[in-house]
Amino acid sequence: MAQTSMAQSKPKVVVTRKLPDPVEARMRELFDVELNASDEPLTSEQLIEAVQRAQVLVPTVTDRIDSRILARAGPDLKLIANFGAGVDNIDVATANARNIVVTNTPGVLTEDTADMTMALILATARRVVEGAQVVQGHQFTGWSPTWMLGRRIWGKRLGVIGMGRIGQAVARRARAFGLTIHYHNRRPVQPAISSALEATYWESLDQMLARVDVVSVNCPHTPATFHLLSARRLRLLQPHAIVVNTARGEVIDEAALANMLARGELAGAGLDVYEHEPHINPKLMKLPNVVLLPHMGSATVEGRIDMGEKVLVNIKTFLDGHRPPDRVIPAML
Ligand code: 8YV
Repeated sequence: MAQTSMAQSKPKVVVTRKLPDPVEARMRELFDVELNASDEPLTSEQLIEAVQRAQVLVPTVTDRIDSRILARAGPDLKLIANFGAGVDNIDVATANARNIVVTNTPGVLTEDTADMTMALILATARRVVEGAQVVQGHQFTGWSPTWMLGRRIWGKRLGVIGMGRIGQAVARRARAFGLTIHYHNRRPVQPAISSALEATYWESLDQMLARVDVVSVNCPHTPATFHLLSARRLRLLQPHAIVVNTARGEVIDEAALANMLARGELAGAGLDVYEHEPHINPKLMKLPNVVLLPHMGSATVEGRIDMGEKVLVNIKTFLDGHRPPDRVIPAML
């Protein structure tokens, strides 16, 4: 009885997917929390029910919190604490207009995502997955001087699209691999950062694309970046170029990319994210010159626990009446 009344006095938090055990344990201690042990993504009907009863909703990239869902939110919903850095799954402007604060988890997945970007650059240029498949398929019959040749990355030019935290972390790694850094961003980064990276700023994305050997997409998906790599821009790339994306699929016209790769107009692509996730353009699936991963850029044990801790701090700070550290405001997007 005492326990029930204590639980009732705690804030109601609804979490849409299964989170790491230590994060869920802490949530149980702090909140009247509804967890999702099955990890089945919620249907939109279930999401509507969740926003009707929750004070705090903890969604992930697989939940689309659009204006239709927000219109059905109950009067108690005050915070959407996203488990993830990208917030393109949430209509932040509509949430704010309804007095619902939105937070995310920036910073803690930077290094892991940059590692995966580097892994995709190397795997695509050096045919790592193809090679592994040859061995596992028992087809390795011996070395040959002209077999399984990839492309050298040392000495090549990397064009980073979006020089935020993750773009900079990719650039730092790429320099150690002998790539020179070029980048396109809304504005140049601070001189101390660009000089440490010896990075060249290209105000014109078109001009940068025509000159680089490797492109890495590291910008968020917003209305301004939807299909930033359009069919027209992809055609500006040199035929030996490779494209890597660990950000959001929507930034690239996936069908145009698949067509160019199939026609040999681009050398390869390493993709961790897709325009219509989890659906992947069937043409891409058939190509030998692509490395396709299932959105696992931030998938480390440490990263997911850190993300959960960020969510906890954001909820706690907000419920204690302060501005949460990772509040997202539409002007930032
Ligand atoms: C997360 C991501 O796994 O944080 C992001 O923006 O893309 C991923 O690394 C996912 O968003 C969790 O919701």
